[in-house]
Amino acid sequence: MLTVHHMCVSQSERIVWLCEELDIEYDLKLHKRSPMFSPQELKDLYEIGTAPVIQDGDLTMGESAACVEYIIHKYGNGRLALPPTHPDYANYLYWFHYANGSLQPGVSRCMSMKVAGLDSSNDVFKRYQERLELYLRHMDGHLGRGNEWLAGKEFTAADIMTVFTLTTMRTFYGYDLSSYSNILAYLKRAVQRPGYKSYREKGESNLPLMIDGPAPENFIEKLKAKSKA
Ligand SMILES: N[C@@H](CCC(=O)N[C@@H](CS)C(=O)NCC(=O)O)C(=O)O
Repeated sequence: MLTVHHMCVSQSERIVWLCEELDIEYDLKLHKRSPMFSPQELKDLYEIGTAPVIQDGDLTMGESAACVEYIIHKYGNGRLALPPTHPDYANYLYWFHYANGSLQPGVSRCMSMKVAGLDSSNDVFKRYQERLELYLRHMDGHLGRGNEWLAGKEFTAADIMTVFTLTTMRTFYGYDLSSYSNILAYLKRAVQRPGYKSYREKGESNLPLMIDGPAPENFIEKLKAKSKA
């Protein structure tokens, strides 16, 4: 049976959400951060030590995009991916890869600058912030052109790859989404899905939904304070 290792408040929420959307059988193992990074048990499982990790027979694999594709094709009969014959195939591919190829690194870079104690008086940080705004404007514009989901009419794995960065990731780098009305409407739709609700119940019941415009509370600061106490 497929085993999914989910570390709370992390990118592995994508995999739990995916399994719930596909309604497949899987064994969910929950891990806590220790206090900020992965706990030893995840590092023992996977050399890189990041979440998610999946296990299937002899296979142990990380990287959320790889895990998503593996599960869709091995257990989901290709559901939530669009085939090359679909008119929105290129859109699907583009937004699926945009999630971890541009948007997530865009937020991570800003987070690293903030953690290093820099602010927007730093030229590099300022450039990273402007680039993140561009990434968000680009997505907001696309959603505003009548696209209910990133690949068009159909909800797909491109959405599952993306929502983490627009919600949970904002606890690490609290960016504001107030000026992106199409993204905010999109997030409201996403969290209404039964699959998303099931993932929350099973994997993240204590985390506030971060779908509003203003920046959410900073989780890193809270963790730091807790580890000092
Ligand atoms: N590109 C990887 C990134 C995974 C990643 O960085 N996960 C973070 C959680 S959001 C993590 O495990 N951080 C803890 C650590 O690095 O120890 C993926 O998509 O799986």
